[in-house]
Amino acid sequence: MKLDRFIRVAIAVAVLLVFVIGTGALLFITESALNVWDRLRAGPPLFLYAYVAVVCLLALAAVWLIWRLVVKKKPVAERKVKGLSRNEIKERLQQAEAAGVDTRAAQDELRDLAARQATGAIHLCFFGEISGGKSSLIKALVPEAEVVIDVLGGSTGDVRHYRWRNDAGTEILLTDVPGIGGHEEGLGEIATEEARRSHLVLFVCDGDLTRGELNAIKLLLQFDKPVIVVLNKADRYSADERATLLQKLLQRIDELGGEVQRDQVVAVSAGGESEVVERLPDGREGTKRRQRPANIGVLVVAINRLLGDYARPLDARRERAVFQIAAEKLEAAEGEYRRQRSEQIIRSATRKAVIGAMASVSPGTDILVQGYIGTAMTQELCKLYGAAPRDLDVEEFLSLGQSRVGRALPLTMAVAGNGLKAFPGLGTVVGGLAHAVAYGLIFDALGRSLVLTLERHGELLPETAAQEFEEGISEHLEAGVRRVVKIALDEKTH
Ligand SMILES: Nc1nc2c(ncn2[C@@H]2O[C@H](COP(=O)(O)OP(=O)(O)OP(=O)(O)O)[C@@H](O)[C@H]2O)c(=O)[nH]1
Ligand SMILES: [Mg+2]
Repeated sequence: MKLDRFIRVAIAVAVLLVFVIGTGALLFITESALNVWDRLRAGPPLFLYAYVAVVCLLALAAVWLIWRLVVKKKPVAERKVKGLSRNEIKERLQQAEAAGVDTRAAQDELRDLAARQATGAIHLCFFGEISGGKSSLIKALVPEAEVVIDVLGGSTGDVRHYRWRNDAGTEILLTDVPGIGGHEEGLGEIATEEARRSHLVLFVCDGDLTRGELNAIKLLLQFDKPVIVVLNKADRYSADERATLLQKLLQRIDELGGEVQRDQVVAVSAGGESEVVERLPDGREGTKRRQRPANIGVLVVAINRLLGDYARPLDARRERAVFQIAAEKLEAAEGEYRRQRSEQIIRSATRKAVIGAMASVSPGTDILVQGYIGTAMTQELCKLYGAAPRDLDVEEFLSLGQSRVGRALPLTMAVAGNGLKAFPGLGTVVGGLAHAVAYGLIFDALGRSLVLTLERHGELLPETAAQEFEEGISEHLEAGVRRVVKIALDEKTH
């Protein structure tokens, strides 16, 4: 208790001291500032302006320095993708399936994970830009493996696993994947996805990192992938160059916000084959393939250490990474489902609008705010995108849309009339039909702009959606005219 009181008194004395010193400093600074200001004003104006400019520049420099030091953060570390639990992903899959979404791709991902977990093997993926020596490294670890190695980049075109056992007897599958940055489309994505499915990624490079390599590592770190950076083809560098390169690699990864230890960045030589030209006994020249010596001891040590220390957490991390892939596949399937369903909803509303317009002798122009078609379509589309708008918002959106329709009506009629001209032989019925097509077009355009807003914002923002409608109407009219004319003609002939 005594100590407590002592601390309080000490703090009070400190506060008093700070106050006295602060006030003194303030008085001193004010006095000198006023002094300087008076002298500056007495002197030539040019000197005054120059002085003020220098002070402003210094202040700006100080603000910039403080911002760099304090505010600017490391880019990735804090943006790691949030992991999903098994229950969360299962629940989402069930809900999506019940709603009619095609969940097969996501389910396959989980099934594949279960099969991999059942074998108990550790997956190590050799990943990196083409021709870094990924396949050669696998060949160096498993000499009997039939691995395609070539001087030409892009030699590995699919995903293959090779069995390897380390000194501790752990069953390990080495995964060879296509290199990233090649010309063939889609291979980089296949490789990245496979890397995300593995326990550990061996990022193979053969020099300082390119922009593409940096981006790839950044992505892996965001997905919380453990990475060993392998500087291959070390035989091409002197000891000094190697040390400098390793230091640079460590620094680059540190700048990305990655937690890669010093012993997880290693320099090795996979060996590989080289072609040598030799003179044959008959004097002609011939080429021969020669195996370069491999030196991958440090890599084996790095792998063993990581597996020894982290085998269990590695499995939990791999599981989370695969759940994330499944979630992405599910999201893609949900997106596809929404696109198809929204198309159906819009078509059905458009058909109803066309039929309504054909049935009435002279339909009014306030088509959106009156009648239920607009309300029903808006509510259904919102529900599809998980938005639950208030009735007031739906009304506001329709009435804002209505005020925009007025301006676009002549254009809509013209587009409708033009669209009908493409179907010869309609004769005198064209007048009435054009009206019906124009009505249908308005619903078609309204639905599509609403879908765009919902995709972007996830909720019904009446003003934003109406704005989207106004800006996109001419484009939507042109795109939808054939579709709507077809609906109108179908109805006419029924
Ligand atoms: N000098 C040297 N060359 C190597 C080394 N390792 C591999 N190479 C050569 O690098 C070239 C590419 O090797 P690969 O193993 O096919 O490279 P990759 O990364 O699998 O290439 P992709 O499958 O096309 O992405 C081959 O010509 C190898 O002989 C090494 O340690 N030193
Ligand atoms: Mg390869």
